[in-house]
Amino acid sequence: MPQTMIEAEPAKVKVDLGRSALVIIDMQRDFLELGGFGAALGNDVSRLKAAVAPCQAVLAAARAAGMFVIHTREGHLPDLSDAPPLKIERGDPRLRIGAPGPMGRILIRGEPGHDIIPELYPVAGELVIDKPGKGAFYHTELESALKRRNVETLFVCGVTTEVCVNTTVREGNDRGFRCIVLGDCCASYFPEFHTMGLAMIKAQGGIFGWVSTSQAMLVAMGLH
Ligand code: C5J
Repeated sequence: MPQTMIEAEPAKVKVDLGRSALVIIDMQRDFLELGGFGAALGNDVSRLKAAVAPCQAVLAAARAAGMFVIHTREGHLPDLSDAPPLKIERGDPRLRIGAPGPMGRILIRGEPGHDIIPELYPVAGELVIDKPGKGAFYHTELESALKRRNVETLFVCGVTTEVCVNTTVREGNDRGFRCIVLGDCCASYFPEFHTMGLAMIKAQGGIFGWVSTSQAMLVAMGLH
């Protein structure tokens, strides 16, 4: 895969597609479907649906090009030993992390709600990172997996823009990765947080990274 320029904000950016990875953050039933963690927190989960089709488009392109694809899932061990008590002890006890729900125990690994939505389901050869925190680098093997493959650029998609996407981009930026967030492939329960979450990444000359679109990525890959 060649070097190419991609339209982005605050400025176009040169990427080596052969040293890039597509990182899809937490497109899990627990965040996107009724009865999961997102809904338990009182959110309108339908707000996240807009990101699904653009994610499908870039995932198909990345697969066709042989790009390294990574999916992440936020969640905890069944005994909650990897969940800080302060993370659990919030909100209505009947709806907390680990409580039973219509998709199994909320935000617990191995439960139906913890899984990735069918539209974006991983295929063989794609890396699935189970993360206990908001950031995908925290207590995971992500950094070593990227370094082993000599990856320098991350195309970042997923939910939610201001929480796990932002945290992961900040962590990635501090570790020296060029993070390009595909804005239409991200979503938030709060439209204003989505807008500001992207604005914070690209402000000050791209203080945490770049913001682009699914379409621009496809163009950069020679697909449109
Ligand atoms: C949240 C996430 N919002 N994946 N997690 O708790 O953004």
